[in-house]
Amino acid sequence: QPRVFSGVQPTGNLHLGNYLGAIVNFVALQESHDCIYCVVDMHAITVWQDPTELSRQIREVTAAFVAAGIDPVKHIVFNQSQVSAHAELAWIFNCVARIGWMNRMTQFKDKAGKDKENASLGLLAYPSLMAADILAYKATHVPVGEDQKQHLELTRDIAQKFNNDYAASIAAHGYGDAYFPLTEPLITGPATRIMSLRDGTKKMSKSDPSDYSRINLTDDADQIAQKIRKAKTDADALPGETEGLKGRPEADNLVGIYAALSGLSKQQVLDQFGGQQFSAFKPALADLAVQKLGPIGAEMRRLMADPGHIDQILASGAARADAIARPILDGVKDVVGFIRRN
Ligand code: AQP
Repeated sequence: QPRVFSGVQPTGNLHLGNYLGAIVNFVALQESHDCIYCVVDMHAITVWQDPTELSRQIREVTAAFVAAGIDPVKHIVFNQSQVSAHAELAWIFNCVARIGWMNRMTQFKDKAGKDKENASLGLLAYPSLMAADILAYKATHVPVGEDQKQHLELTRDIAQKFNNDYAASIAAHGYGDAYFPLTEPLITGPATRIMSLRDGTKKMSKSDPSDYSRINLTDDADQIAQKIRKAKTDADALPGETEGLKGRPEADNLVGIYAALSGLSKQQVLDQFGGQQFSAFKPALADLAVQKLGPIGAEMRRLMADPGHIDQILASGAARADAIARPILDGVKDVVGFIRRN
């Protein structure tokens, strides 16, 4: 039975990159799969978060999921810290994974910066918790943006090493030759990597200090239009062929955003706008972005006005997630040799 799991961190403003790289795919997969979408609050605190803001942002990501079209009744939406299987399995994976694997992760290197000794231990172990998030449900497919590819490879390495290290016990407990599946990343769609509006070589990111680098899902029409107007570009007209976007990261990014929002290919966008200046293209892009994101932002604001309802969605999702994860975790404990209460 294919099962989808993915998560989003409640660490700041959700932006167009999170939307096009992840949430759009979350919505589409609901038609064909059982889906579990998690607000990964335990990942968030690998770097310090203001407690009041964290609570607000957990609710905001939940509102974004629902506003974008995720159905929390047919599928599961919850926040990670409400299901203790994530933390329990992560500990076991901390003992399976190797420190060297973690040290090689580019996200750790980027986020820890120069002062690695001072990064939290949680930031180093982040991929181990991510493997636990996915494998606590034996999820087979994980939709993510391009930046998460390395972490998903590590999830497969951890699953494989667990399956090998405990092979005899797995077989003796009647689970055959593998306890965990090797999860497939789903890095699909035309927008697996949306870049900053200020620098076409950096990914659009929640933690970029400049709010002009990203379009937030909660931005109003004026903010969206202003950010696109101010987006960095070069001085040339748009090319007629996608080949002409090579070496022009900002132009490539804006054409890619237009393509993803409209459902067209980049070439189709260039068929329409090739030869035109950015002064003509940017207003068209702004109109499109407002048309697509405006209703989501409005629905998020409506949902955020009733935090009690959001908390109910999370509680119901957590109870259903726990019911799936609990027997899988019990099986792991048996395989490892722990004694547990029935
Ligand atoms: N720029 C992006 N383009 C496409 N996909 C992206 N994602 C993030 N940025 C882009 C995808 O969004 C999902 C949720 O991301 P996350 O919140 O778990 O963590 P992140 O990737 O670290 O997000 P940010 O925005 O870059 O936050 P900071 O600044 O804190 O690092 C993931 O599927 C991710 O691939």
